[in-house]
Amino acid sequence: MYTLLSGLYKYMFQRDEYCILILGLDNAGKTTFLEQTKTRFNKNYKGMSLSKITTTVGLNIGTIDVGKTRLMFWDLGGQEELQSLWDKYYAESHGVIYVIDSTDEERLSESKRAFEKMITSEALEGVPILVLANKQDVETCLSIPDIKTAFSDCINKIGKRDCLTQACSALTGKGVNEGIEWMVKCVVRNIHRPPRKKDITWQPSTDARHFFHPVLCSSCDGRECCTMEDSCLSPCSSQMELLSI
Ligand SMILES: Nc1nc2c(ncn2[C@@H]2O[C@H](COP(=O)(O)OP(=O)(O)OP(=O)(O)O)[C@@H](O)[C@H]2O)c(=O)[nH]1
Ligand SMILES: [Mg+2]
Repeated sequence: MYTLLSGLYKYMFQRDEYCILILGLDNAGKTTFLEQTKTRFNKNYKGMSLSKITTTVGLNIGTIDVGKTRLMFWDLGGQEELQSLWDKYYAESHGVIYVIDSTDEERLSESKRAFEKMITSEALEGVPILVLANKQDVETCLSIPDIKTAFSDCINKIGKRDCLTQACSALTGKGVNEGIEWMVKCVVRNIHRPPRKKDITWQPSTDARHFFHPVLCSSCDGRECCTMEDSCLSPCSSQMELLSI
């Protein structure tokens, strides 16, 4: 009887939760993408005006449910001095969304270097990567073939993992649903990184912003602190010295 009831409870109130990192250079459109995603996938979510988004110092957190699957996004700041913090999150993540600004040809090689460094990290081995060629609403932007050519010497470093390049506009929402649905499929089938079991009777905030949270907080495992700001201020602020900006 206990087994039956606990099975029923799990079926009704538990989700498989996957952590997805959103990475890319500053100004690529990561936070805009996160807001657009939350608006599309969370009923009743009143997102902030996309034009009011400013550069991220630390990280933003967002959660969406796609069927029985929950994705928790960690949107990290992309400025050069913040990129050294990205790898603190690799071991905990199930997927990466790498955002490229398709209108910024000048910084494409800088973006490629950051991408290359990220994909060659052992802590991310086998993790699916969705590359978003963002800002495709701008007429003069680089096309997908242009971007693939610029990133071509990364191909043999990608290794055995799912990888997709998707045209996207975080501003208009083009390509957002397709990208998210692809990511859900990939993380679910990746048996090497099983999900966390998450009780959905506890509903995380969908729009938390954390400005000084450079590493996962050891006392709350980087989860509660990212969604319940008050309970986390002291553990997280103890990590502040690591963020040298
Ligand atoms: N035209 C256009 N502009 C976009 C798009 N996505 C983002 N932007 C703009 O690009 C700028 C930077 O967007 P953010 O979302 O703050 O970029 P970010 O990658 O989070 O930057 P950091 O937080 O500094 O790492 C903002 O002015 C956005 O409005 C897009 O799809 N199309
Ligand atoms: Mg941002």
